[in-house]
Amino acid sequence: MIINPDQLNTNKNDISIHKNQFDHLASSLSKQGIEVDQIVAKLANFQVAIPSWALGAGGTRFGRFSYYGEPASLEQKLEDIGIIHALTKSAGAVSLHIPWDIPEDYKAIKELANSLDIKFDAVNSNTFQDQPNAKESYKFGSLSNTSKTVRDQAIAHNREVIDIGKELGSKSITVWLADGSSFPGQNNFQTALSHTQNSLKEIYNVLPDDWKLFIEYKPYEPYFYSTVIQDWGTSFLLANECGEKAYTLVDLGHHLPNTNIEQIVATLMWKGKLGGFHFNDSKYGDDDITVGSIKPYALFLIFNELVYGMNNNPQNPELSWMIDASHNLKDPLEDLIQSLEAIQVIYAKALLVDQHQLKEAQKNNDVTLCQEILQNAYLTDVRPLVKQARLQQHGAINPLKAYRSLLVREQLVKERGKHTVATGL
Ligand code: AOS
Ligand code: ZN
Ligand code: ZN
Ligand code: ZN
Repeated sequence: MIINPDQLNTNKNDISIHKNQFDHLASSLSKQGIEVDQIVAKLANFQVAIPSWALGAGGTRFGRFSYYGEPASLEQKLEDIGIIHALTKSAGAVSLHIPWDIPEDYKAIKELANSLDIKFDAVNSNTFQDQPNAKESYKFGSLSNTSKTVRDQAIAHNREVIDIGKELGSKSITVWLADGSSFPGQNNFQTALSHTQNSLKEIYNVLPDDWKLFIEYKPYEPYFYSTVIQDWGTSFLLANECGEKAYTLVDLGHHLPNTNIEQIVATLMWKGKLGGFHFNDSKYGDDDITVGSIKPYALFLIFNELVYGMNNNPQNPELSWMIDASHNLKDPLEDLIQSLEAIQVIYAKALLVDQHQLKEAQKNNDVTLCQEILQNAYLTDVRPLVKQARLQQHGAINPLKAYRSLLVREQLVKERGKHTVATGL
C-alpha cells in the first residue's frame, strides 16, 4: 500500500482549525522574538530512522502476540516505513538489522527505498543470538569471549554487516553487545573489556573513511550481574581507543533508574563523541515503549541539551536519530506514529528555550528564572508548529487520524493476510 499526498488533508474543517491555531501561536511566538519559520524548517528537516525490528509486534520473554498484517519481508518493512513517512514526513530513514533483514536483491531494495524517500541509516550487527549453522556459540559472549575463535567469528560478522551497509549506502554501524555475566566470578572484568577493545579495533580497522562506528551501552540484560559495556563511560573509553570515527550511542532505556541522561548527552557532545540516539521510553528498565509516554519532561531536558549541543558544539558531528522500540500490544505503525509525534513535539519545545536569556539567568544565579525559562518552553502547546511542518511537506496534519481513516491496517491485512510474523525482537 502506498499513500498519496492527495489522499491526505481532505477535511476542510481540520485545515481551518489548524490554520487558526497556527496563526494564533505563530503571532504570539513572534511577539516574543521567536523566528517561527526557522523552527518549522528545523522540524521539517528532522528525520528519524525506523528500526526494521519495530514494524512487527515485539514480545517479552513470556511470549509474543503477533499483530495482523505484519510485514513478512524487507520489502514489506520498507513499505510500512513508506506509509509512516508519507503521513508524518519525519521517518525518512531505516535502521536495518543483520541478519534479520539481509536484502536479497540490493538493487531492487535500493530502488524501493529511493521511491519511498527512505535512506539507510546505521546498520545493526547481531552477536547476541546464535544463527542457524553458526560454528561457534555466543552463549558466553561474542567480542569479549575468552575464545579467540568465537571473537573472530563475531568480528567477521560485524565486518560483513559493514559490507552489506556499504552496498546500501549506509554510513554507520551500531554495535550493541549483550556480552556480560550473570554470576560474580564468572568473568574476569579486565580480560573481557580488553578482548572487547581489541575486537572493536579490528572492526574499526575496516571501517570506510566516511563511516562511523556507534558503540551502544546498557547496564544489564540479557545478563544480570555484569555487562561488558555497561555505561557511557565504558563506551566513551572504547570509542576513544578505536579512533575519531567511533562514537557513543545513547539508548534512552539503557540507564539505571533516575540517571541524569541529559547530563550524559551534554558531556558527550562537549567532547564531540555523541554519534547516535535510540529513542524510546521506559519506567523500569529497557522497556522500549512509546517515546514520551512515561517521562516527557525528562525527554524535554535531554532535547534541551541536544539543541544546545547542536548550536554550540561543532566538534560533535550530526547525529543519527533512531527509534528503538518494540511492542506487544499496539499496532506497531500506530505506535511509531505516536513516537515520531512525541519526538517532534519535544524537539519543538526545546527549540523554544531562550538560550540567551537562560545563559544570563545562569550567570546571575537566578535559579528561579532558569527554571521558569525551561518550563515556559515546555508548557507551550507546540503541536501547531509540528503540524505546519508536516503540512508544508504534504504530510498529514493528523497522521494517526489519517492512518485510521484510510484503513491502512485493514488494507495491509487484506494484502498480506492475517497470520504473518515479522522477523525481529
Ligand atoms: C538492545 O537492548 C539494544 O537496545 C539494541 O539497540 C537493539 O534493541 C538491538 O540491537 C536490536 O537488534
Ligand atoms: Zn538500542
Ligand atoms: Zn535496548
Ligand atoms: Zn531500548
